[in-house]
Amino acid sequence: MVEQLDSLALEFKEKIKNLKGEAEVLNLKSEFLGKKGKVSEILKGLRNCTPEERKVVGPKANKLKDDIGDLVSLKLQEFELVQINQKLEENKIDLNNRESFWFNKNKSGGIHPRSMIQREIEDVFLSMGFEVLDGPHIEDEFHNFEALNIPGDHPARDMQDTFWFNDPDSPEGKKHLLRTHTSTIQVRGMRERTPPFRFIAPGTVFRCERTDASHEMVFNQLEGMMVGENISVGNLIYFMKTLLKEIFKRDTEVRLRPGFFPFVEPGFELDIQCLICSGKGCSVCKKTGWVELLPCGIVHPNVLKSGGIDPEKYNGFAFGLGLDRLVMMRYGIDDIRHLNSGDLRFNTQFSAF
Ligand code: FA5
Repeated sequence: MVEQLDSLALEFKEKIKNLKGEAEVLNLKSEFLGKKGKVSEILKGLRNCTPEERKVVGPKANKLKDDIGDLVSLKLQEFELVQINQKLEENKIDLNNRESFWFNKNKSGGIHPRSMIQREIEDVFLSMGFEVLDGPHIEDEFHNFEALNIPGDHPARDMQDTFWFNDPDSPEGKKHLLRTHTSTIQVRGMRERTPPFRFIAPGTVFRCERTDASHEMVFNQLEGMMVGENISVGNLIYFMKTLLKEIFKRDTEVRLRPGFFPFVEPGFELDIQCLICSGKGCSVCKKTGWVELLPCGIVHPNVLKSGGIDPEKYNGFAFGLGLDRLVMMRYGIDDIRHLNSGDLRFNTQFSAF
C-alpha cells in the first residue's frame, strides 16, 4: 500500500502540471480524494492490515491528502493570478494617451444631479441680487459654534455631533472640526461686508450620525443670509417661496412651524410635503408625509455682533437649505445614499453622459 500511495503521489504531480483550467483541477482533485477516488479506494485495504502496517500507512495517506490539497490550492492561485493579470492588461490606462480613457471612447462626462440643482438655485439667487460665497470644510469652534451663539456648554452642541481634530499648534488646545453646517459662512460673510448685503453659500457638511433613507454623514446644505434695515419674516417667506417655485416649477405644499436654533430668534422649520409618497408616508419622510427641508429665522443679535454688525441698527434673516433632500424631492429619489454612491447607473439618469 505504501508503494501504491507513492505512485499515486507521482501520478497526481504529473497530471496536475498539464491542466488548463479551474474545472479540470477540481475534477482531478475529486478523482484522487473524492469518496470513490483513488486514495479512498486504496485506504479501503486498511481493514486487512496489521496494526503495525496501519501505523505506517495511515500517516502516509494523510500526508498524501495534505500534499494533494496544497498542490490544488497552488494551481488555483496560479489560474487566479493569470486572470487578474489578464483583466489588468485589458483595462490598462495609458495616462499619456487620452484615447485610452474608457469614458473618452464613446462617452463624455456629465453633471451630478446635485450640482445641477445647486447651479439652478445659484442662478435664482444671483438674479435676486445675492452673492455666492464659499468657506472651508475644516473649521474652528468659533465659526461652527461660538459665533453662532452656541457656547461650549450649550446643549445645542449635541444636536450636531462631528469629527474633531486636535490642534497641536494651539496653546489653548483650540480644536478644529469638520463643519457640521454651512452656517459657519454666516460670520465669515458678515465680517467681510457692510450692510445691506445678501449672500448664499452652498457646501458639504459632516456629521457623525447613523445613515438612513434621508440621513447621510456627508451631505450638502445651502446657507442664505440677508442683512439690512427692517428685514422681516415676510421678506424671509417671500424668498423661500420664490426659491421653491423656481426649483419645482409648480406650487408645493409647505408648512412653517416653530424651530429652535440658537442663532436665530424667532426660528422656523419649513417642511415640504414629501414628493416621494405625495404625503402618504414612506421611509424618506419617516411616515409623516413631510420632509424637513429649510430651517430658517431672524438672525439673533448675538450673531450679528459676532459678525461685527450693530444689532440696534440692522437685522436680517438666515436659512440653511438641505440641498440633498431638495434634490431627492425634485427627482423623486427615494434614498439619499444614491447621491454619494458614485454609481454611474444612477448618475447617468439625470444628464447626458
Ligand atoms: C442646520 O444645520 C442649521 N444650520 C440651519 C439653519 C441655518 C437654521 C440658518 C436657521 C438659520 P439642521 O441641522 O436642521 O439645521 O440642518 C438643516 C437641513 O439639512 C435639514 O433641514 C435637512 O434638510 C438637512 N439635513 C440635516 N441633517 C441631515 C443629514 N444627516 N443628511 C441629510 N440632510 C440633512
